[in-house]
Amino acid sequence: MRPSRVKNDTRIPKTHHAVWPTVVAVLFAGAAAAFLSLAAVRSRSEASAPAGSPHGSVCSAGFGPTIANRESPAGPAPPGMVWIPGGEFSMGCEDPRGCVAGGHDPMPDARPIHRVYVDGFWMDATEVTNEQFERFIQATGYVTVAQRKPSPEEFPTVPSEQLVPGSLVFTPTQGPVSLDNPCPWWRFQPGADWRHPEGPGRDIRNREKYPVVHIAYPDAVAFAAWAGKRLPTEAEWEFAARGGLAGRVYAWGNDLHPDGRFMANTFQGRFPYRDSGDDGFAGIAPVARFHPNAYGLHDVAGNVWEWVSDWYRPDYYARLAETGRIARNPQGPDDSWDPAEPFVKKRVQRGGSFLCTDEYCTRYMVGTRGKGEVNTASNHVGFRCAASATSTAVPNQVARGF
Ligand SMILES: [Ca+2]
Repeated sequence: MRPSRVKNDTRIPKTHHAVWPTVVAVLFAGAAAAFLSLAAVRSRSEASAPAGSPHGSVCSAGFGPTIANRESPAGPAPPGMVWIPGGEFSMGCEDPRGCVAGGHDPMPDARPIHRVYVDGFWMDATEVTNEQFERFIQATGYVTVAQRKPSPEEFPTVPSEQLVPGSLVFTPTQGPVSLDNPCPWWRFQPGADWRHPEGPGRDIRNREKYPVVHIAYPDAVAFAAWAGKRLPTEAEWEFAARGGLAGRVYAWGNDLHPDGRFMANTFQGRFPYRDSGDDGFAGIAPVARFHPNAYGLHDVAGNVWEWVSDWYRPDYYARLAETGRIARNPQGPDDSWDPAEPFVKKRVQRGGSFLCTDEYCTRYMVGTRGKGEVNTASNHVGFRCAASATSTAVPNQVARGF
């Protein structure tokens, strides 16, 4: 596993630095559980359940209507972006256990369901692609976190030969394994990065329209700044993903397979050893191969996880609800705290990935939440950008060839 450069994120308290060398040493010693848990926590969930049937009303019990703003945007849509009108909606996820395909994870961090208002904004219609990220790299020379060699100063207890660039790569197992431990299907791959998603030996040629992966949070922020955009807040992301619907389990409604159609790139078959690709894609898919939601957003469920700007805390929704007021343009908590890994600084990720399956992960359900250590990348984590209605996104994007 790779170390994380907490030093690069000035928002992380100094106390965090003392923790990582120990974590890294454990990882390099072959016990990958600590890092893998980052992926596992956000992916773990869910037992099998019949697909294609409507969910029971219990899954929407706590939701009020979505009241979208009626104002039109001031100008034309920036290239590749769609207008999200904003407005008031109910945010979160009821306990999905007992619902069709709801699995066994109660998803407590997505409650209570609470009312939120967000202003209108622009949002990328798709996840950022390899070719878009390439333009950023060519223009700036930016080096992603996964491409950087960890320094001995950062990790003094780790042998120098083990301080190598790389990232986490999903690797199918040979057969059935316990789903309680994600280590068998994740490996730290030296040399894996956005340009080499599986590691050295294969690049992204002919994959220009695939979402860029192996993106750590600072990488996403750097790209967004260059593009004249920003990352969406978690509230913006969920408002957008719901597409004007209220209390639905999925971004498109309550039926997992409406009219028998697959609506997202997730995992069929037997996890983690046989991805049957019934939805048309075994593994990652190019962007925009599935129907968009009502706002024109593709792949807000499945394909790759998407970073949003909020710090992760499981109690954030409760904090907002305790105020008794509608949360207006919430920006997330002021700090990160995950009781499962209290010293690891995490941002929220949303939308699930091509590894979500009713055997293991149903966090592609629109109200559910994911999380990731800010400097940890993998081959199922990417992002998309947002832009405020008054931002400079239009001229910046034109200048950058979008
Ligand atoms: Ca698939």
